Amino acid sequence: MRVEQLWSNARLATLRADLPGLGVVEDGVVATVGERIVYTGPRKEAPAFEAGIAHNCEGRWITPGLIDCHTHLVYAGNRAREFELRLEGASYEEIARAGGGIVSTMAATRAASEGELIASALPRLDAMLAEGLTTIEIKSGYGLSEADEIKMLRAARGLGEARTVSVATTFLGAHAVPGEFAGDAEGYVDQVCARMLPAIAAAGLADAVDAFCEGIGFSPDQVRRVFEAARAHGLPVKLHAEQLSNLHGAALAAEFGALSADHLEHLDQAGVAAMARAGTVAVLLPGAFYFTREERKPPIEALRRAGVPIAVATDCNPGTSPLTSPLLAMNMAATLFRLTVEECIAGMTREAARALGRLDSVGSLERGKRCDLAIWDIAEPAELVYRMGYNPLHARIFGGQA
Ligand code: DI6
Ligand code: FE
Repeated sequence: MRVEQLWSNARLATLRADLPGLGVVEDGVVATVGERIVYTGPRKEAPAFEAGIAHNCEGRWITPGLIDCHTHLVYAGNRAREFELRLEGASYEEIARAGGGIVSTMAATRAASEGELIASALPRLDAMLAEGLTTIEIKSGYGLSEADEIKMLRAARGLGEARTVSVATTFLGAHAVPGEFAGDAEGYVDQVCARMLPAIAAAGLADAVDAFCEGIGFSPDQVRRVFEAARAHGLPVKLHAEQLSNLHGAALAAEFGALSADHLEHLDQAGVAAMARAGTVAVLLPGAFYFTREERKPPIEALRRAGVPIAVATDCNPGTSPLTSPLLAMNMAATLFRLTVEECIAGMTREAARALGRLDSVGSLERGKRCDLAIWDIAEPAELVYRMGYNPLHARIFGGQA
């Protein structure tokens, strides 16, 4: 069989759903034509290959390229000063009154050009790519006007052109109420539904629509309106739900067949059951849990029992999770939430692909999928989750190319 590239002498964590655990294949090979995998599995079952380029992996481990399914990677400025104020005892409200919080990031983001947003996000993206990331979701939500949300989403798409990475964009217009609409959240939601979302959908700038369902964000009724507008424009939805309180956002998301409900620290049993019925992925964000020193954990055991798929993401954002390490996110999911090694690795590969609606093209090593690989200098997969602040990546392959 003629193939373009062949990786051999490798141990594969295929993440194939029809194999147990991580779908491990000892002495495995991966063969590609173009950007697709044409064979992956045990060497001894493989056809004889005639390869254009052959790579000897010398016993290293190959996993699918990592997938971060929840980030706010594009923004301007940072909130390091706010972090210092919080260390000195300032409350979130005091910081907001002093012009900090989401509003300060909004002001900086509005003042930045599309090119400046790309330039400031690139070092963060590069940090993630250095750890084997091949797909990233990026939300808007710091522009909060039609022009500025469009600018953010164009910057997110631009990052996908500046680097070899797949970018999934999400319109998060309902993230916060901007100053122009102070005291008029309903009026802002009208704007999101009637103007911003249709313009963004028409420009093809969003792959999904998200909202922040919270006392300090948007009510379930307001989120429902946003979801109805998304549905009218054929866009799938996801939701920041049950992070700080239980407004039953996860059940609302499930009602709309959401791809995912994210955070979930305050999720109840009815929400778990609704997610299970709808096949909505639970996206856990241990970086935000850690950074805000949250104490209540998501109901992991209930999610497992109900068979809800579990993904893990960085939530990279300037306010509550300035985290650009997918590996550390996996470590935190294990130490803070007690996920197993298998759940952490599946959560940043196969289940993250599911949460983006991209399971048919990425997330596992399977014939026909894109050849997005991470090749690791490790002796066993647990090392990916166990270490803190150490990067064992040997090589990252995107669409069959180094
Ligand atoms: N939940 C969060 O934790 C972030 N956004 C959201 O909906 C906070 C974003 C920020 O503080 O800038
Ligand atoms: Fe978030």
